[in-house]
Amino acid sequence: MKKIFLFFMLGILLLSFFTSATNIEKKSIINDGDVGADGVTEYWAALIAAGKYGPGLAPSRWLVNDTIGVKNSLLNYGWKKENIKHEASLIGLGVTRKKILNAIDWLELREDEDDVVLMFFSIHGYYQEDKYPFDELDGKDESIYPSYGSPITDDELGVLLNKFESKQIIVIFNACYAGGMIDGNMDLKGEGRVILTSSNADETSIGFYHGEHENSIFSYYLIEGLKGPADKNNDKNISVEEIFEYAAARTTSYANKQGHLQNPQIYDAYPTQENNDYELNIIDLEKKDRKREVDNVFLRLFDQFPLLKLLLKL
Ligand SMILES: [Ca+2]
Ligand SMILES: [Ca+2]
Ligand SMILES: [Ca+2]
Ligand SMILES: [Ca+2]
Repeated sequence: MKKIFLFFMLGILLLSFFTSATNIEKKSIINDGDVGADGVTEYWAALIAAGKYGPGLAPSRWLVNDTIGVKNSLLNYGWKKENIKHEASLIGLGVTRKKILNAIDWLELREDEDDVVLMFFSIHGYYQEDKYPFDELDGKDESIYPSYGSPITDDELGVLLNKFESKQIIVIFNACYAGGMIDGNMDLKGEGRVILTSSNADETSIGFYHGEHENSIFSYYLIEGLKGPADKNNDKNISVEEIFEYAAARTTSYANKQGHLQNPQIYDAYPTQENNDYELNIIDLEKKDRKREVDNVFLRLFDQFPLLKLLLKL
């Protein structure tokens, strides 16, 4: 009986050893907590497109096209696939509140002080009466609307963002009334952050067709600019400030031609200093992934000529 008990105890000990070894391994993948700067600048992104809303409502395909476009731009210039969380769906419950919060958590668990973090939301936006903490001059908390679940307010996003260690945070909202994300005292403003919004707090953000595709206007110019033309100072880097300058002017101009008012906004605290003359780079044009470029040419060809794929037996 004693022997059985000893074996049992030994088993428990071995089990707890292996379990803790697994935990150590997991912790080495995820920073999990505040570890400070590790001397390596890694790039992390969460791209969120809530393309599907309630039954009976047509899916908003252009929102999903927006995140796919941004994702491709990042991958084309050396961002790692495994460092990008992409939540986009046109079916089922779509991109739920839980999925959005999980994606933000996913980023927060991995990033550290010297990393670059990008969040891009292409999503429906609206506002509601300013709830505690009362921080809004216009009396409204702006919110993003998941496909399913309650809206996520600017105050709530502000609290989540304050958990991040990184001082190089980019948040881009392609959403109606998005300027409201940066107009309250408890919203998303903070040191080391650059926040872009597709319209101001009183404006809707529209989409359009171009050729066979559909995108939100602001995202369309964002994606176009990220391919190179936004590099105004020709330093082979596209900064968030440059991409804003590129996309904002074109968005406003296109919207005006449609009789629509849409004025994208920027909050720029990178880094926090009086003259704010540093820029936060998002794309290094010299890191272009040539292999991916060739793959993309084939993908486009197969898209147009599906028979070609069959002939090549791919
Ligand atoms: Ca790091
Ligand atoms: Ca607020
Ligand atoms: Ca606000
Ligand atoms: Ca540049």
